[in-house]
Amino acid sequence: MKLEHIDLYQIRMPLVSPFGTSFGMTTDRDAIIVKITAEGLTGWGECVASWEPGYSYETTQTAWHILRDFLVPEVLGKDLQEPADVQHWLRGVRGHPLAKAAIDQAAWDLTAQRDGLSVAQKLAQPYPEGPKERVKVGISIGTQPSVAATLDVIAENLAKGYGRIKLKIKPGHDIELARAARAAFPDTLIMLDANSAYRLEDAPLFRAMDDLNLLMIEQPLGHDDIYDHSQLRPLIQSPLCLDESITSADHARYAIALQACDIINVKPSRVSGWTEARQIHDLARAAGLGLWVGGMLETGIGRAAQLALAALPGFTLPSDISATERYYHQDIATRFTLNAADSTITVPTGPGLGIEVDEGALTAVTLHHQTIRYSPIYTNP
Ligand code: OSB
Ligand code: MG
Repeated sequence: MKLEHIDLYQIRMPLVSPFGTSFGMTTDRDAIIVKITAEGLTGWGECVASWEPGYSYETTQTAWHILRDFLVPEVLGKDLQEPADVQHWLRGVRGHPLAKAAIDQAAWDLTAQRDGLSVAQKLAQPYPEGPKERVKVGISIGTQPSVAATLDVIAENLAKGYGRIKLKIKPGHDIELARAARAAFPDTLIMLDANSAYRLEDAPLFRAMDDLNLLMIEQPLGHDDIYDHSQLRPLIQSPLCLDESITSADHARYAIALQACDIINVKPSRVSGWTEARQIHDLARAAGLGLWVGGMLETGIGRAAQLALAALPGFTLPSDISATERYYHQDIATRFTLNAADSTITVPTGPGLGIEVDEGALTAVTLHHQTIRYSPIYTNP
């Protein structure tokens, strides 16, 4: 399929409630939506880089630059056969996984539509069991003004049917919060996410959480560290999960070799896309690690693609994919609801991502839009 033109939309969408982490507070979600037009079909992708370089070094502005000046010119005019072509075409651009993943996602959407498959079906082709129909999900609760306020938010979300609670922690807001949550909700699946806020010297703090029966502790140490996590892991009882440190299938391999984690949170955007995410799924599954799909407060476009990935057989732990109403009053694509009876979300089955993008709603949240057409002046010498 010849990739004819690509539209980039820089968007900003107000969140239903501010989302606090160890690196800051987000009130509006910035993103870049990528729309690829190819032989009568439309493929959608979402770049989840934030306004500020907190979770990742990439920002909306660096991603715009990398997409407009390098990635889009590299793929425009090319003949897309399979999504892995994108991984191959973009290999000369070092880093910038969040920007690359947006193109990769659109390529999965386009090729699945061409094949008459959902992205979930296309991703699951190598596995005899096929994609799951519903995936287990949980909710990620940002930092709150107090422990009491956090307990209220947990109770609210348990009442909605979420079967797994993730709490964001940071120095000074950790053990007391974890103890209070466990005391108030003795049987709930509770996990903590530190977003790289601690050092190996803080091992005693995590050891003090050994008796809290936590589902896991996510990314306690450096964002680019695998080694210190391998040192922390034997010192604590709680399963250790890596998020930020796993930026590629190679990094997953290093983490497995160093026995640095029990579980991997696979965010397709963090690892340059769905092809690489599936490779990590395969490596981690073969090594007996736990797996789930992470989130970046995606719009309905990104959420549909997260669900397709989470439908692979190795993703057995609850994923950070919540209902649309948890993030946005108004979304730019099909809304997703929680199946409260079993804390799942149903995977779309329509062709490609299986969603309708509301282009009027997209225009309403767009700050900046550019259409890039194939032109020889954009091609690399
Ligand atoms: O670390 O998992 C994270 C959101 C933004 C940046 C980093 C993270 C998160 C979340 C939210 O935890 C997960 C979701 O999309 O619901
Ligand atoms: Mg995380």
